[in-house]
Amino acid sequence: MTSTATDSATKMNVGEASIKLLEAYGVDTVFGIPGVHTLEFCRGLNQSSIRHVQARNEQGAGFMADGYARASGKPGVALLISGPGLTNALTAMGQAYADSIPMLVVSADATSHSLGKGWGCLHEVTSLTAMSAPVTAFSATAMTAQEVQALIARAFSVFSSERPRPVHIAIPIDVLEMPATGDWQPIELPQRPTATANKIERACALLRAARQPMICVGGGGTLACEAITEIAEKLGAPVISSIAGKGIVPSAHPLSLGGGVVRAEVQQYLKAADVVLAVGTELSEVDSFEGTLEINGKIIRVDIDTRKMNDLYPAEVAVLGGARASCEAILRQLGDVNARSATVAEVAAIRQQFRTRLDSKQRRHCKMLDLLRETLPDDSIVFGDACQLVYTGTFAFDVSAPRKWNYPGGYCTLGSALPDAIGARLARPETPVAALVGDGGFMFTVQELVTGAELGLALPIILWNNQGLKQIQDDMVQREIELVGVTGINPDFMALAQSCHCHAIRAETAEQVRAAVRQALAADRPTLIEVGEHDAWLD
Ligand SMILES: Cc1ncc(C[n+]2csc(CCOP(=O)(O)OP(=O)(O)O)c2C)c(N)n1
Repeated sequence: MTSTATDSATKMNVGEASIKLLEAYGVDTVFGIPGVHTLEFCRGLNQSSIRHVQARNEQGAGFMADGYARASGKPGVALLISGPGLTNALTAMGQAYADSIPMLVVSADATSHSLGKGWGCLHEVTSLTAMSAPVTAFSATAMTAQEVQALIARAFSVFSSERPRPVHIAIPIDVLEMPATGDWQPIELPQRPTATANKIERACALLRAARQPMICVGGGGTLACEAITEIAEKLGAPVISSIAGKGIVPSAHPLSLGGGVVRAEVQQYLKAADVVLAVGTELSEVDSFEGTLEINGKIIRVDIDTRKMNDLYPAEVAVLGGARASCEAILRQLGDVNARSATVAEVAAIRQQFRTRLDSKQRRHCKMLDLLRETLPDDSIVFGDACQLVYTGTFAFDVSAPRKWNYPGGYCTLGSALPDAIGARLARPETPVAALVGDGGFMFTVQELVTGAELGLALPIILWNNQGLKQIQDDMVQREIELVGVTGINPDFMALAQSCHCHAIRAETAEQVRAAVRQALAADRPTLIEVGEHDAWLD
């Protein structure tokens, strides 16, 4: 008789079998830092094909999982110790939660009989899951072998059928050592809900009757690129995207207003719409920097999250379903409509204003961004930290596909770009990746340079040095507050990067930047390319 997966799993303990099960769900990489609490997971890793990437802080591990997920569309996985392992990763989980990124965080927990007692056990937190609950779709502690299987099944069901968000599963150390009883097999995964025919027809009726329809897209529309573009073309509707939706309709398309919802011209234009088709977007304030957008038209919302249908922007028609299937159904059902002809000229005029209505700092940003655009291959994935160069890039950096411009402006933490880029490089080794960082934000996760060097990843990191926490300096100046806490000194970035086994270049002319980026894309490790905001070539 041949031995079955169940037979071999029962010879394992729960820690080992959990890893086998993750492997069976298609996990090929986990990010983390081992500790005494995760040793049984490590035993399992050694028996699996899963690669363990050692981050230099769990915050980095969380961001790497986030970047892996953004680049691959698959859940990124972090494997952490309890207590500080999880608390360090919470910021990255907050980012993934805000941007609807699938992430599985598996952590150890203290011995099950001690949970919540406050006995002062190693890495103790009274309730790990209470800490992670606000940044997860769900968080739960598995108390038996069977519960581990059930919770992992539930996590992958969330990823396949719901609004993707982090999931946290905590497994106490005594549970990790239990025999792996039960059937450790992946379950049949559910799919996203399908919109009803009635909703699709009502959405089409509104769109057919519209005089000036407009489309707003967010990250939830990522898989619906073709259908959204075709709907826009059929209607002659402009496409306004959130940061996360940038590239769903390529920036160069004559109907695309890119990530321009932050611009006053676009917000003004949106007011004129009589029907707005909002696909996979929260229409959130972080994209517009306006408390609430003024939308006067009737809103059709296409979303898989029922909670989005009647928030600040109540839906006239609420299409509950996956974006791709819903938009394809709308396209099929729409029939013949006359495309609004004035839109292309209106969009061209607004796009021109993006480039002419700039302050002197934004003009410097645009010189840098244009140079990067011409130097980076078209399919490159860019990760940006919260810094002024990246704010401008949100509307001024063109991309031809979704998830090519990743600036997590929602949670808006600092320090995500470098580790995110490392995760993306590992997920898509054939695709060029670059990180854009400010001199302040870079310091939050600078130690992950060592991780990138160890992995031998080609990765240009463009450090935009404006000597301090400039955005907050500007905010203080604007409010007539004397500068406080925003002018601290920087390290010698060249020496710092080199000591982390990376290449480092201070590029002082356009030609030097171009050459450095090209070199970095082919290098045997990350390259820090420092550019000064006040360098002469940017005048
Ligand atoms: C974790 C975290 N702490 C603080 C902030 C507040 N904050 C937003 S932008 C910013 C300045 C960042 O400085 P830098 O990276 O140098 O970019 P610059 O604004 O100078 O272009 C700060 C401190 C934040 N977003 N995230």
